[in-house]
Amino acid sequence: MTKLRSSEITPEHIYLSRRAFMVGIGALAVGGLLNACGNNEEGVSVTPGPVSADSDELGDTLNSYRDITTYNNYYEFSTDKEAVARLSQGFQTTPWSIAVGGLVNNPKTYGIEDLRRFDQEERIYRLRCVEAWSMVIPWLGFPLRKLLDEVEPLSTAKYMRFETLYDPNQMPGQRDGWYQWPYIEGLRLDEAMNDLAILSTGLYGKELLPQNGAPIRLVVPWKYGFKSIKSIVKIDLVEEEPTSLWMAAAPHEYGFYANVNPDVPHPRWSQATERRIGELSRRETLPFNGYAEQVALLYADMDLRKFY
Ligand SMILES: Nc1nc2c(c(=O)[nH]1)N[C@H]1C(S)=C(S)[C@@H](COP(=O)(O)O)O[C@H]1N2
Ligand SMILES: [Mo]
Repeated sequence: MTKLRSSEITPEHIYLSRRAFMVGIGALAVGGLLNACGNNEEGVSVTPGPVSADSDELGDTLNSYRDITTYNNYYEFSTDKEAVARLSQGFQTTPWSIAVGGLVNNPKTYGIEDLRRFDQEERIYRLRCVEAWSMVIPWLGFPLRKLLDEVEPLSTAKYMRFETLYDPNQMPGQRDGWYQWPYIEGLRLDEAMNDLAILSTGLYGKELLPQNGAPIRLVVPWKYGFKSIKSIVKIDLVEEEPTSLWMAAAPHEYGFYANVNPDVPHPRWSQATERRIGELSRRETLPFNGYAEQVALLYADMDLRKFY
């Protein structure tokens, strides 16, 4: 596997990703078969598929497939990160559809196979959880804006609202009355149109496993991980700022924007540093999780200390 240096983030990198993805597509068909019978008892797929590089654009090494598929936040299954893989193992991801509607010209219900028909790209992103741990993950997916282009938001649409499946029979955590299920998240429309925001259907060259949000989840790398909502069944374009599950649960702790910001502590802990899974010492947290160049302009007229 060739190692890309940060100085090589050029068209070659994109070319390499695409070529590797072609390899990935071939492997996905096989991976799909393996998923049916190749998982061990913990719900971990034994082998990752191919990736285009072993580090991100900053030179940070990818986390292992094992780390990414065994250390998960997914409260619908458990609040125990190491139990999620096992508890989500039988989760039914086919058939699956996503209804996209609200303030749009062309409301449409997509089958998951329709969404896999969008060109899938590899995106190596850092994921920074609000709990101050992080990973580097090679996602497969497509820019959210491609979906927006199809449904055509009306001029009155200002936000996107995302909803996770509600099925307490399959998701034991949803029987816990502490939270207001289903999980809800939202983005402002201009955030949703930023090229970094993707809908992901895979990682490490394979289809997503249930613990990572199969069959489709949002990935917004400059925001705390809780914004990256899993197993989406409904997307609406709306006029008012959506109230997320976390805003409803603890409004003084979790805001709508939730951009990664080392200068604004969580009320109960500092956000200045983070624990990269697999590393011994802590590292400094970067503003916007290292994506300031691509996204800081979206917030030029906002007080970033206020919009936690
Ligand atoms: N539906 C749903 N989406 C969710 C969560 C959840 O509990 N339920 N947890 C969030 C949090 S806090 C994080 S850090 C990421 C973790 O994603 P991963 O397990 O794929 O690393 O998923 C986010 N998406
Ligand atoms: Mo998180």
